[in-house]
Amino acid sequence: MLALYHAPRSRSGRTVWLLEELGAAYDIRFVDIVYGDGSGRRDPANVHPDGKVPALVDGDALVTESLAVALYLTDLLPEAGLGVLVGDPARGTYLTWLAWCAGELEPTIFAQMTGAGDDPRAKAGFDAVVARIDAALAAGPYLMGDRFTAVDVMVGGTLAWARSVMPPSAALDAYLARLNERPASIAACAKDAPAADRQAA
Ligand SMILES: N[C@@H](CCC(=O)N[C@@H](CS)C(=O)NCC(=O)O)C(=O)O
Repeated sequence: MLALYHAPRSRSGRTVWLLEELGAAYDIRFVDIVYGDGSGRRDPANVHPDGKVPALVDGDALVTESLAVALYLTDLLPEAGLGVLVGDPARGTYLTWLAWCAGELEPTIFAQMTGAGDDPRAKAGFDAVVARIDAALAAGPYLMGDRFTAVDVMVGGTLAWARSVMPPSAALDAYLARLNERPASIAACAKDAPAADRQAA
């Protein structure tokens, strides 16, 4: 059985959502992490070498880095149709979006959030990110066209979290609403925190 090391209100929420979309059999191992505001602590029970989340364990395999985990899972469970397999001409586009999420989107969003986005090069990078999303959504309805893929979970999940720093866009809002109403997304939200914490809230 797959085991996901996960912390509430963190990047690994996207992985919970992806596992739900995939219909995977998995356990969530809740761990504490050091959050951006300094709260929390590094958890000795976490198998991630840097004490971060997500970390996925599949038998003897340990996979970290959200986008690597997404690729690993969609390759592992191809029947769910959420990835693009080797040999499919769209594989390159799929890999490009996944790597773009980690290599371009996330750093650009963080720069916007921390004020570092005022630098002219950072601003050009942000404009390029916005243009890339606008162009994909103009074709839509998903980032890879008609097909909902793990790219929508990873990039869409990031955009939902970062909505406040993105420019006004009816297309983006409609896209995020579409993602939000997916049963797997709703199920993942319900699993984000341990049951005891949910009852106490
Ligand atoms: N590049 C990593 C980043 C992972 C990451 O920074 N996760 C945060 C949660 S959003 C974390 O675990 N932070 C704890 C820490 O920095 O010690 C990935 O995408 O998986």
